[in-house]
Amino acid sequence: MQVKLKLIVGAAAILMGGTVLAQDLVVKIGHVAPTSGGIAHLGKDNEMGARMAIEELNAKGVMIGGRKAKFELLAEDDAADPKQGTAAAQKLIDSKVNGVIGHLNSGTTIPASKLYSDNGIPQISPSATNPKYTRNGYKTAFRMVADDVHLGGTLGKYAVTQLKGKSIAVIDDRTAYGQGVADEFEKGVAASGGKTVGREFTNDKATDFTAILTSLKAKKPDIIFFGGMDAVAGPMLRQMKQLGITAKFMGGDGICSGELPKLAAGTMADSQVVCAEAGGVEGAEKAGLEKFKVDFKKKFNADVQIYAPYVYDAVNVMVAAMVKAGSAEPAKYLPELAKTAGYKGVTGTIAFDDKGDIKNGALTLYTYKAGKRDQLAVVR
Ligand code: ABU
Repeated sequence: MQVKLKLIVGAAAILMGGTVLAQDLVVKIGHVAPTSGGIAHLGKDNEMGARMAIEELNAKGVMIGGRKAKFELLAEDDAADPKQGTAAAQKLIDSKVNGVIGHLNSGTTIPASKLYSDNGIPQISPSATNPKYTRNGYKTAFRMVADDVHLGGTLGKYAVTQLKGKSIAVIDDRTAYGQGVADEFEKGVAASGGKTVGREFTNDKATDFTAILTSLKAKKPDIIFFGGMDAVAGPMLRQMKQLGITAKFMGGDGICSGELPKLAAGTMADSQVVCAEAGGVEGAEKAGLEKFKVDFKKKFNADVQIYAPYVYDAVNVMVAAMVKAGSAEPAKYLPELAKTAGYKGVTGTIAFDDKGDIKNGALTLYTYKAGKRDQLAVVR
């Protein structure tokens, strides 16, 4: 009786629709970022980028190997903590994700990359900039942005040659990202003939910088570079003002958010802060990024902080590789992902090198005026 009923339903479907669609192929995309803690605003920004891509792909209807794909986002919070990062990675591996976009921080991305590699799961970080991530030889690791060698080195050179810094001080937060980008900044300063007059460190949860700022103040720096994130940079800027330190303040992509002026509570002078996002577009490619920002605002009633567009592109690049391979199985689409070249995304034209790094990565230098990010230049 049941068999007969199934035959009748099947025949009706053929008659009514003309064709019978193959069963949906469920594709699970993992996303990991800190959506709790001090930089939750950055983690949520990334997650919204992933959500936007997944919803658009589902609305568009993507065919993979002759089957209609249904994309599911499995979003995890790692709180920017390396231990929680590996726990989140293991959870996604146990859920049999087809690929992972993340993590946001270098300190979580690097340890998690071993787990993804051991399990053959492709991973694209949209924002981790420590060079070690793609230098462990893991074939599953890809990055959408320029690394800290490029970022720190360029900012170091900029401090000396453009800002004419004569006595430069450096602070870092001792994370994989913060310490790494500060080291590269110092190298860039030295290579450009500049002088570093002091180096101090804090941590990524600190709120009181009086001791280190007082110590640096005695060295009369004209520029202070901070390797760390905006949640720490904001209060540091507030305390610089309280201590009467008027030095320029520089940092990498971690401080270069839309939120920094709020975190600094209005204490940033116009053009006092110079930072760089580890990506950027020029010329005709700018229109795509601007449209993304408008669509993002309309959808989430929020401005892009830093890396949501890179997450959006990462999801689309991963799915394009699945379509080319005709399979969402990691082992089958990974070779196509590695061959990504000439992909036109909202963050520019995307291609990976043999380490999994973005080819021809750009940097966008910003300052802040009247509480808004103001672009200075795109450099490569
Ligand atoms: N690149 C800045 C923020 C993420 C990280 O690398 O830790």
